[in-house]
Amino acid sequence: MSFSDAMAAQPKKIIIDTDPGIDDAMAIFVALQSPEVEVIGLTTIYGNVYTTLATTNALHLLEVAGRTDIPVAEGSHVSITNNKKLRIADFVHGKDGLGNQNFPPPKGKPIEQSAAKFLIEQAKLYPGKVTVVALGPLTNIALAIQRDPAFSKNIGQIVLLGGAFLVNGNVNPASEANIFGDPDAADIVFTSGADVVAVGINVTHQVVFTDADREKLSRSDGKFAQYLCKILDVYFSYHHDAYNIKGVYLHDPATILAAADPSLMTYTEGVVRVQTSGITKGLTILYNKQKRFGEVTEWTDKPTVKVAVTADAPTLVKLVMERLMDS
Ligand SMILES: [Ca+2]
Repeated sequence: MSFSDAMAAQPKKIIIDTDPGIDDAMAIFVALQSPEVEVIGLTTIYGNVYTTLATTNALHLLEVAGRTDIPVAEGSHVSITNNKKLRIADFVHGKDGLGNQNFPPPKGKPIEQSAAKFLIEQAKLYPGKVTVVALGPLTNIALAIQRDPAFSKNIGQIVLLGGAFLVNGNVNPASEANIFGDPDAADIVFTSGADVVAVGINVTHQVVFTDADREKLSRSDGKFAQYLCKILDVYFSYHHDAYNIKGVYLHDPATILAAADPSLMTYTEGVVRVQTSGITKGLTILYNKQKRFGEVTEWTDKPTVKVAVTADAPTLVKLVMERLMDS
């Protein structure tokens, strides 16, 4: 389906599960400017920051956008196995998760419902019609799957930013950050039988927002341009030091756009399992079906998922820029 067809059709209802996070902020703003999708809620999770701060930041971002009509449901404070020792990537996004800007606290409050409950209820309300775009560790999604046996059928699609398929991770050579954040939850999601699309860093590392793009954004009077240029400093320095590139990876915005228009990426299909312990904890292994194994393996008879293998990076960056520069 082309973008113009998508605009003519009913916008896709999406819930963004998020740990804002600088690229989360960009992704949320891109989603709010995308005619192909209607954001019906944000659910929060730890990852770039702890869950409480993720909720504060989600409410703040909706206030910046003038979209306080969108509900925020707070997610889990611990992993699916009740682990309280979480990996928090504040060294990537700043102590406050939003580039150390000391924004005033938001006026809004999260809704009473937990993230998992909100996900279950919305999926039940619009069966097959809601897409969850998961931009952090997968605890909330796994909780919804565990608590409601019908969830994986009711939910339309789960598009997740996670995994490093046949490339090194970004936490360590084995593991990508969102999967590493709760590998047990990730394994539950991948084997749930839901319609899952995984966008890994093997793809998002092709989608780079350069110094020149940022310069262009800074000269724009787009709705979100000035705000984002302020918070992007910390994210640019991290990428410069860690990867020696003059730009930043658009992990979360690329994933939002893939949910809005799947034709921006190509996919393979197979069973994905996640290593949940040891030195390769968080490793995502896709069974490519090239060998028929004689023995029963941990991949045998598990449902398949789609895994992104290529991305139309120039179009993705162009769309991010257009939407952030739009009024
Ligand atoms: Ca994120």
